[in-house]
Amino acid sequence: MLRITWVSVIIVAFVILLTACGASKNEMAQSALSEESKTITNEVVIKATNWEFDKAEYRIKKGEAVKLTLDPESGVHSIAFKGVGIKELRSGDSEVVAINEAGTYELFCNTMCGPGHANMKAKLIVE
Ligand SMILES: [Cu+2]
Repeated sequence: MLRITWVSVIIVAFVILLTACGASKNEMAQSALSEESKTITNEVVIKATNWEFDKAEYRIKKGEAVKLTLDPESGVHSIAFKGVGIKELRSGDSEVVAINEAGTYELFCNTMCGPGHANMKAKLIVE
């Protein structure tokens, strides 16, 4: 009789433990998701082909959280940014950035991609 009681206590404790873990995991996933959708307010997709970017200028607002993505439509390219602390984007990369200083920053292809490589330049304008 006593033995059965101990077994059920252990089972009940185990079930409570499992439920508690499951709940906290769900809450964490949800808060991470809503946190992300709250912070990113703009998305800029820079398309690269052989041998140009799809726009000469990409405009964003000062201080806004922007998701920058390099979408390689043809060839192998990467993007480096001059004068602003954005790390290099490689094919398919996304990076969330916020630039607090208005200005015009140059971006260029940073992978030797062929004869038109030197022409692959554009501007990131922060207003
Ligand atoms: Cu290139």
